[in-house]
Amino acid sequence: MSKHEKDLIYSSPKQTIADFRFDAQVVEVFPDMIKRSVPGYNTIIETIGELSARYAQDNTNIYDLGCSLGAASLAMRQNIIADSCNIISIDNSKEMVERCQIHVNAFKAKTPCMVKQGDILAEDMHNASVIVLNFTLQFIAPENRQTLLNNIAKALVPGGILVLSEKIYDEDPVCMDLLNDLHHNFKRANGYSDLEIAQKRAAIENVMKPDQLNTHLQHLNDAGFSHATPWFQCFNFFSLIAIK
Ligand code: GEK
Repeated sequence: MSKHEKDLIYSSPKQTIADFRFDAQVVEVFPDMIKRSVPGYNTIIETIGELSARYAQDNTNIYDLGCSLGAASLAMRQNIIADSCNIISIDNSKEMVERCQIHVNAFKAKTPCMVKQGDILAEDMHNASVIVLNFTLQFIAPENRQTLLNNIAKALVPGGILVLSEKIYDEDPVCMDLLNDLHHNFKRANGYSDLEIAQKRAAIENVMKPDQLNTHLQHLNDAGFSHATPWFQCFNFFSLIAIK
C-alpha cells in the first residue's frame, strides 16, 4: 500500500483557480482529502462492505463506478460471501486507475477485482447484483444521469442493489445555508483553513453539480427500481440503497 500524503493543494493563495481534476496531484492526497471533506466517508465504505455481504449473489458481477483508489471495491472484496463474483472497478482518470490497481494488488481475496480505465457512461454492464456509485454521479453531466441510472437498473438481476452516495442540494435557502455551514465547520475541525475551503469550492463548482434528494428518488423510480431509501445522511451528504 502506498503512503498517503496530507492534502495541502489549496493551502496557499492561488492567482487563478483551475477547474478541479482527478490528476496525479489529487491521487497523492486523495484518501486524506476525502476523509477530511466527506462526513461519514468511513461509515459509508464499511456499510458498502456489509451490503455486499448481504446482496452479492453467486455468479454475478459487482461494479464500482468511479472507483478512485478502490476503497469501496476493497471493502466489498473483503466482505462478499457469495461464490464466483467478479468485481469490476472503473474510473476515467488514468492516474486513479493506476494507483487503484496497486491497492487491489496489495490484498488477497477469493473474489477477483478487475480495475479498468473507462467512462462509466459507455460501460456495457450486465448480470450485476451490486452496483456502487459512491460520490460519482455528481460528476456526471446532469443530462446523462437518468440514462446512467436506467443502464444500471437494466444491468441488475432481480433483488440486485445500487448504493448511491452523493452531496445534495437543498432548495430551501435557509436549510441549504445551515447544511453548508455545518459542513464548513466539519472541514475546519479537520484542519482545513477558510482559504482552503473557499479555493476548493471555487475549483469544484463547475465540475460537481449536486441534485436534490427528491430528484435522485424520482430518477430511481423512473429507472424502474422497486424500493429506495436513504440509509445515511450527515449535513448535505447522503447515501441511499435502491433495490430492483
Ligand atoms: C470512493 N467512489 O472513494 N467515468 C468514470 N469515472 C468517472 C467519470 C466517468 N464519466 N466521471 C468522474 N469519474 C470513490 C470516490 S470520487 C468522489 C469517487 C470525490 C471519477 C473521477 O475520476 C473520480 O475518481 C470519481 O469519479 C469521483 O468511494 O472525489 O468527491
